[in-house]
Amino acid sequence: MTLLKPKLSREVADAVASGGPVVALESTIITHGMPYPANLETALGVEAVIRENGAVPATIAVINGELRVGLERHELDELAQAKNVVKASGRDIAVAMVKKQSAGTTVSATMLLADLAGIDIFATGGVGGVHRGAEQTFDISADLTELGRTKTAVVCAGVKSILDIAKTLEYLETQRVPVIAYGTEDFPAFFTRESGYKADHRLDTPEEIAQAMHLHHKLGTGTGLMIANPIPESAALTHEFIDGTIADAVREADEKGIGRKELTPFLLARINELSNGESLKANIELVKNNARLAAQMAVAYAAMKK
Ligand code: PSU
Repeated sequence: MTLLKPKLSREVADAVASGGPVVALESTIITHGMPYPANLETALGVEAVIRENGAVPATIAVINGELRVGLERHELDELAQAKNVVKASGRDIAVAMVKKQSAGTTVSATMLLADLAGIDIFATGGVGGVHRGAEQTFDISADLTELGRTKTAVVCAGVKSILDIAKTLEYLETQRVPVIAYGTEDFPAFFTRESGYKADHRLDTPEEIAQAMHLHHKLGTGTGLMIANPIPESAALTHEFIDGTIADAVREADEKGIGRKELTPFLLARINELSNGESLKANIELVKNNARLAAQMAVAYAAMKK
């Protein structure tokens, strides 16, 4: 069966066709991850960082049922302010198309669409994972199973400490996804640089990571890669500051019975309130930092493929 081809912007289509460096970006972070106008400023800022580092940004979303890779400025504006936008993981895309809905794409949906568009590198903030208490709730993000079947390299700041990090790493091992930490031994925990758990591998340059990606695909593994890039020192929060806040938000969600796809947006918003905006500031900086690394990887990867 021929697979669907999303609609690429002219700039992205040209870059993909010529084998140039392209970095995919998700849109759930815009529609559900941050409040307006910080979400719009971040989306534009992240695209700018990618350009400054020599690559073409390709923000991915579903707009009125159409699969889109590379958005216009007015479309970013609209997505950032839209009220009833769907949060779509990979499994939700087909229905959003049938209903002609607009949707913010999560990591899993963005990986899927990036792959259909021929883009191998994708930058986000934090990947979804195994939620705390998953032994009762079974709440495990589809981001992890997508990483096990789609060959995109996802650059993230680790996974949020709203999750069970040890179980998330176990699950990635089961899914055959290499976890590569950039310039550190420790697996980062989104707002903080260390989680106390070691990543599988450490690589120290974007070129080495691009090479590892290239070889991983050449081996026919068929899986994605997780590139874990710690939040910059200057923007990092301390465990003392944020861990209690995270625990309070998780408890509140539990009491209110919030689960499934509402859980992560609820926790991010609540942690932002409880930390007086400090967590949002950190989130913005870590996404830009990931965009920088992803662009550098894309430049090295494009040179390698030629
Ligand atoms: N990174 C951020 N903010 C976010 C997300 C990532 O800095 O909001 C989103 C991604 O789209 C990711 C989703 O796929 O959170 C995880 O949601 P869930 O845990 O429901 O799978």
